[in-house]
Amino acid sequence: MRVWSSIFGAGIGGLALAAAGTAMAAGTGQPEPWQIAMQTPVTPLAAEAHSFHTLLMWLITLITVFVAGLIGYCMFRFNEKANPTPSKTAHNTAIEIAWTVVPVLILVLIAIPSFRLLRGQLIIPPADITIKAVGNSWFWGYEYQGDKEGKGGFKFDANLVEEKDLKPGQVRLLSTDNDVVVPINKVVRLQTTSADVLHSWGVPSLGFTMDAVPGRLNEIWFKIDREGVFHGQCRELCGQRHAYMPITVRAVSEAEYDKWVAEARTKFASTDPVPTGPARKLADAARN
Ligand SMILES: [Cu+2]
Repeated sequence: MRVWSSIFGAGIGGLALAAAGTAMAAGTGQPEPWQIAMQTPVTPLAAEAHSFHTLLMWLITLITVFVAGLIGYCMFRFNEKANPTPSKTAHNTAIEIAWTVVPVLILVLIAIPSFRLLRGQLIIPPADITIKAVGNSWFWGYEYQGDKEGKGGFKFDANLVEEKDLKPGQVRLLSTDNDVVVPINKVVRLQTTSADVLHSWGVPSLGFTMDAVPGRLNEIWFKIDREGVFHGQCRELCGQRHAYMPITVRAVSEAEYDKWVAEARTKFASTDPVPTGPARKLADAARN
């Protein structure tokens, strides 16, 4: 079933079947040579999106085979030679009801998992962490919002690691100098916006992309179920260096996350606004 769903996931036909023997494995967090299936989903919603995709591929395949079969049957059975005197039949109530009802049922069958998935994506559960991703031409900036436990309140930029600077384990065009670190099994609310033009934040293994629109705040959420590094890219053609603003999400254990946050709070800029005027004087007094 897994093999079949992967084959259908990538598309039908001889090419897929020929490639199937070579490599069925789909990359996790990054593409693999000869990969034909989508990258391994690492969140519950991404897994749901994948099974929805597989369902659609089965439906499309069955419908295509059925229609192609009908056309083939008509060509052989009713061509001029095989059927010199055509029937004058114009209506058949039973068939007309069937070809109305069956497509409706198919659409209902598609609508149920589709709306369930959409609902899952749109209704954001209470978040453990809120991260704002800001699209810039051409890099992503991230703000970890301060939470009650004081685990956030810093921001940093994530730039592409140039090919000549790649360290072992880093991926060409997909690795960033600063990763988006998140703990596993925690609800992360991701907000996206842009400082200039349209960008889009997307990581295949997380199963979504979210547009980053100047002047607007979009929201989505994810909960990663395993440790690992998951790469993505800007998904909106945003200009000259669109292909060079990758996304690297690193999912770690909670203890490791706490360690990283402690370091990040000293290493990165604070999200607290710099006070001015009398408030500045008060803040300075409080510090000294
Ligand atoms: Cu972009």
